[in-house]
This record gives sequence, structure tokens and C-alpha cells, in this order.
Amino acid sequence: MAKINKNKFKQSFETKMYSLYAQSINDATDEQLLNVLCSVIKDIISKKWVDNKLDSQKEVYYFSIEFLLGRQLKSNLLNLGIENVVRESLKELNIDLDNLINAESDPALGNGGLGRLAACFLDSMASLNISGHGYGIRYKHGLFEQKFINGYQVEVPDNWLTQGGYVWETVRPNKAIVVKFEGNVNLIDKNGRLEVNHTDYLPIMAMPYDIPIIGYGNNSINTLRLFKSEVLSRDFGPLTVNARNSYGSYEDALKYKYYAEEISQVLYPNDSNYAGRLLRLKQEYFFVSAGIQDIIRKYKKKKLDIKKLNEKVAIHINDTHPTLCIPELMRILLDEEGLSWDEAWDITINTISYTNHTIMTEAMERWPKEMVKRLLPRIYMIIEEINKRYVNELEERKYDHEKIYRMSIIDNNDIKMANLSIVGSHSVNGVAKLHTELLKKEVLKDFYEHEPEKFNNKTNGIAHRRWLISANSELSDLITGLISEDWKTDTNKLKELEIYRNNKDVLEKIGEIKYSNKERLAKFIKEKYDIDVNPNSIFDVQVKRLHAYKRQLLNALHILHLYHELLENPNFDMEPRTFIFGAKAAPGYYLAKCIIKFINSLADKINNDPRIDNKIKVVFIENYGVSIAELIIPAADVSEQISTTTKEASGTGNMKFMMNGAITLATLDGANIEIFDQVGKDNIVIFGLSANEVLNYNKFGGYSALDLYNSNRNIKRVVDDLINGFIPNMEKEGREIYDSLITYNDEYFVLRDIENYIEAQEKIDKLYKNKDKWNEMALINIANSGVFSSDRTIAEYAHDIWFKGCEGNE
Ligand code: CR1
Repeated sequence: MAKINKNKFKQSFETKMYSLYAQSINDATDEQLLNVLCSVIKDIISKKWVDNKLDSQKEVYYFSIEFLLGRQLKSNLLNLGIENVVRESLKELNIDLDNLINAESDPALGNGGLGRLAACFLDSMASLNISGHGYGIRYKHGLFEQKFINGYQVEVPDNWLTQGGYVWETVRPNKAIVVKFEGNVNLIDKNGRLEVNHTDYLPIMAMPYDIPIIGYGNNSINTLRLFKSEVLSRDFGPLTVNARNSYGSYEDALKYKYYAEEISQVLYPNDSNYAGRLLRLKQEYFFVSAGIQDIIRKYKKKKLDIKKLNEKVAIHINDTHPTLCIPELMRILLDEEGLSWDEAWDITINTISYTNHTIMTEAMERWPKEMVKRLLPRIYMIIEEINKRYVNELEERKYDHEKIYRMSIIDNNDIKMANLSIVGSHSVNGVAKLHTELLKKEVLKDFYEHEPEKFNNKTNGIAHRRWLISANSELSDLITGLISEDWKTDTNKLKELEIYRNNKDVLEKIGEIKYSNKERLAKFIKEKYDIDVNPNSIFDVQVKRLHAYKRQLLNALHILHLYHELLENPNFDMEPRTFIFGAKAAPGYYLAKCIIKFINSLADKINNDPRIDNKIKVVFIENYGVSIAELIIPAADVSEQISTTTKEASGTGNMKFMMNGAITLATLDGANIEIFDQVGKDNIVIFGLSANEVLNYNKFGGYSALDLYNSNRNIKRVVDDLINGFIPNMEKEGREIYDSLITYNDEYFVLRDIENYIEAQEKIDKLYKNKDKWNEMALINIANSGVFSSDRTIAEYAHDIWFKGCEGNE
């Protein structure tokens, strides 16, 4: 842990204030104070922050097009172990640390689970003393800010880079890298050796911005390097035009500037959906090429043997967005290092590993051949050669034509990125047991049969430091008081809590902490939306991206059902409930936006209906993201994880809720199954179709939503409400949802599962009536959440993939 003393700290703080802003502390704004504080902390860690240990150990490089970091100040103070000293010192300067913590902007450089997972992994790599670094893009605009206007989602640009910068970053112009787009490639035979001549390309500068990633209590500091795209020279002008070997006009120079800067302007706002746009392809190659070149530059600086690259370097690709790592590494090994194809291929495969995050076909990336050929001519040649050799190998195995076509990397039109990732890496993993089984048996069956040894599972995990120690400090302190501090570095120790399962005092304390977290959230809801919610009601929460497969609609239809029950019978026995939603929809995803409007209209009607005596409240929290999640999750009683079975690869929100003592209400999908295995059937509520039932319906048909609608009163009642004006102001949207259910036969089995879901909700209601029992369930959930720490996940990646066969490196 870092050691600082109060006086020295205060002195550094004041000096920094003068050197940065030439003013005294009293005149500073919170943003300025935050800047000064972060700058002082950066000074404290600077000596430890050396970015290259390649000569002493193997380094891991984690490539991801998204990193959803969340605020860094609080977690950095926690990991450095200096929160208390800093808090007290600032207090002596009349500064409230919490104000500064809240003044930090949320770097929303990700959509959802995939980006947040990458951030948890960085935290765990540093905390486990693994020298592991991230490569990504420094988007000028993060994920859009969501506002509700008349219940509709409206997207506003997210300007997270206040005053042009981010408090934690350090720009390193001396490490900038040139990435080449377009142009012509000629292969010249020089005495039997091919020389590659790439001319007329467009050079784009990748400017590195480094963010320190601080390990927990271990002095280990890694780097997240995000690249910003720029013109070749910072004073763009003749030089840039020269670079393309032609003398153009001032207009050309401006076009070039636009072309360059556009690459890192925006994050694509799609989750589990393929963004097939030229700009996205540019983004992918941009950060991949810069990252790979950076790795090779560092490696060569150490004068290490390029043929042994895979002994010192592990490159991990987070889904297929960074798949071009494979041909890019090949390009450098072949064209710049002069290795033979076989040598280069061997090194590439042994260096690269790949995680798949979804089985949804619409999320499987494909790039049109012609687009890749024009944008990345040399890369295209290399992919063609990889494909040719792979198809030969498959033909030698005498596979039938259809199978070979399915497995090929290039088909008649497109390059299939998942296929390229599998072929070009030594490890392919899914993110939960069921998901990996589905990959092996269904989606990637051909590849699994061909090379079973490549496939493995790595169930996701979350950083318990952010999601429990920091977000729920009261609970964290209670745990420490009961079982000592050791669980903070070894979450398996949480299991020791089980001995308190019948201890009334402990159970009561757990209930009290939950209550105070609920009060905190209720206060926020009152201030922000002027809605009164009762902390004694069940806080039933579904927060995640809005997607038909995640079935927020099922949740909403159940609320509508309950509402009818109450209207029909005012004495209907139910615990008061507060249903809380948080979800962004991709701007172009119309059905998802209709569902948001539906929930908001429903909320309006229910929250303002005196007949139901406040028994139900519905709150849709705007602009869901990491910081708001830190407020919501510790306050949840019920965790809604209700995706159509087989569709949610893992989920990670489910783990955060469990660790904070919420009871999971779930389908047996993704990691919910593993939560079930940990806590046992009495401490979770399960409903819905099984994976096999869903697969069989999908393969053989046999489900008619219309028949169900016609034969079931409860279902008919809520579905009709979508279009009969019962809920005002949502005519068009209600019709769209109605059609998705009835006209298009309910692709995600919402109606098929609803009766079962209603019963599961009744069970929740009954369980909640017995407070001791409920708190005991909460305790069992917390006690068995240890396995879902990303420290466990990362230890598995390290052991099974990155350091396999290495000794003493973990
Ligand atoms: C999955 O939908 C999983 C995260 C992280 C998402 C979710 O179930 O928890 O990845 N997939 O593994 C995704 O974003 C592009 O695919």
C-alpha cells in the first residue's frame, strides 16, 4: 500500500493547485479540486508505473473495443489504501472528498456487459500481480446520454471529456504509432524472398493516452492504453499531404483531417448487435494495428528473439472486434520481420486467444470482402492466404462441401470474423458453462469437432472491490467484522459467513443495511423524479441493456397483471413492491424503444392511481450506467435475470446483485445456472422454459402465441391492454409490441413463460413475508458469491490460457 502522511499530502495538494491553476484552494471549483487531487495521486504512483516488464515476465495484452471503467477516484483510493488519510487531509483543507468523488465524470466507453467485464478484468489482473494491459479506443463521445421526454428515449451526446481531457490520462506523443489505410500493395520477388510494397496509403496517427490501473494493496500498476486518431503531424499541413505521396489542396488536407479524427469520435451504441459500417471496420483495424505495433516495438527494444514472442507475450481478443490482431500480427512477422509463413503462423496461433460473448447470429461479425480489400489491402491478402490453407486442411480431412463452406473464413461475400478468430488462436472460450456447451454443441459444432482441445469455459466474474467493498461499505464492514479481512483478497472465504445463517442478530443487521441502502436510493428517486417510494416495499430491480431477449417486457406485463389483480380486488394480498428499471436501447432498435415507452406510460398510470393505495410503484431510472448501478444494486431485494433461456451468454449483473444479498429471480440461462448451483434451490427462484425446450421449439416449431393468447384469460387481458387504450399515450408503440407477440409469434417466448413467471413472483411475495428467512437467503447468497469474483476468472485465464506451460509466471 502507498504510504503518505497528512502534512506532506496537504502541501503537495496546495503546491499542485498553484502549479496547475495559479490560484488558491479557496477559489477552486470542484472540478479543479478533483483535477488537483488526481494529479497528486498520479505523482504518488508515478514511480511504480513502468509500462514494460517484458524481460522479466510474460505480459498479457487485452484487446477490447470497449472498456466501461466507471469512476476511478474512489476505487484508486481504495486500492492504494489511502482513502482515510486523503479524506482527513482534505477535511483539514475544508474540502469534502465525496464531492470530488461525485464530480468525476463516468467514462462511458462501453455499452454493457462486454465492456464492463473488460474493466473488471483490468482490476483483477493488477490485483493478482499479473502484468496485464488493455488496448482500446479513446472515444471522444462515450455511449450516448439517455433522457426521457414524454416517456420516449432521447439520445444526447455524452461529453465525458470535460474541458478536453480526462483526469486520469497521460498522453504520450513520443509513443505515437502510424496506422496505414487504403493504398496499393505490390509483392516484389527479391531473390526468392517476397518484399511487400505498400504505396499511396493514408497514414493515421494513433496517439496513446494511458490510464493507470492500480492493483489492490500490492503496489502493482498496469496500463490501459487508449488510442486517439489524429492526422500524421499535429500541425497538419503540407506534411500530411506529402505522406500520401501527392501534393493536394488545402481542401484535401481538411478532408484528411476529418478522415483521421472521425475514427475515434464515437462508440457504436449497439449491444449484442453487429454494427456493419465502414467506420466501425476502420476503428477495429485502427486500435488493433496500433496495439500490435506497440507490443512488437516494446518487445524488440528489449532485444528479445522474435521467434519466441509467444513465450513473453499473450494477446487476448475480447470478442471478434479485435480479430484483425491475427492478420496484423502475421503481417508484421512476415513483412517486417521476414519470417516464413509457417513460422509466423505458429507464433501467431500460440500468442492469441479468443473469447466469444454471444450466440446471437445477428451479433456475429461479417465484413464484406470488397470493403476489407479496399480499406486494408495487405490484411486482405493475408486473410485470403489463411483461408486457402485452412480450406486445404479441411479438404484433406475429407469433410463434405457444405461443412467446409460453413467453416471457411471467407464465403462468397464476406469474411466471417468468428471463424477467423477460432482458426487463428490457440484457445476459444465461452463465458459461462451453458454458453460454452452451446458453442460446442450448436453454434461452433463444426469447429469443436475439428479441434476440441481449443475449447474451454471461463465463467465471467466481477470486481468485488468495486461492487461490494466500495459500493456497499456497510455490508463490507459487517462481513469483515464477522470473518476478518481475508475475504477481500480471497473471496472464497465469504463462505465462512454461512455459520451465521441462524444468528438472529446478524440476519437483522443484514436487513438493516439493506434498508438503509434502500432509503438512500429512495431519496435519490424522490429528488430526481419526485416519486415517493417506500423503503419497506420489495425493491424488485431489472437493470441492463434493453433487448427483446432480456425480456423487460415480461417484467412489465407481470406488473400490468398485478395491477389488474389489485383493481379487481382491493384486498388482494401482496407485499408492496417497487419495480425499478434502468436500460438504454440502441438508438436504431425500434422495438426496444417501444418497450421503454410502454414501461414509462405504465409507470405514469400506476404511480398516479390512488385506487391501488401505493401497493405498486414503477420507476424507470434514466441513463443507466456504472455509477448509478453502484447506487441501485446494493438496494435491491430481487434481481431480475429473466432472459429467454440460451440467449444470455452469461450475465454479470446477476453476480453483482447476488453478492449484495439480493434474491435472484431467474431462468436457467447463462451464469444463473451457476448461481443456482452455488446457493441451492431454496435460495433462488427459478421459472421458465429449459434450454432444451427453447432449442426444440426453435428447431421443430410447436409454439403458437396466438393459441395461448386465445386460451388464457390472464395473458389475453394484458396483451389486449397494449392496444385498447387502457394505458394512454402509447398507441403506436403498443401496437408494435402486440405485433411482436401475436403477429410474429413471440420470438422470445414471453407469453409462453408468463404464467410460470407469475407463480415465481407469488413465491417471492410469500418468501418476503418472513423477514428472517429472507435475510437468511440473502446471507447464503453473499456467502456463496465468492466464486463470481473476477479474480477467480482471471486466475483461470492465467492458468489455463495465458501462462499455460510457463513456470513461476502467475
Ligand atoms: C453477453 O450478452 C455477457 C457479456 C460479457 C455479452 C452477456 O451475457 O455477460 O457479454 N455479449 O461476457 C456481448 O456483448 C457482443 O456480445
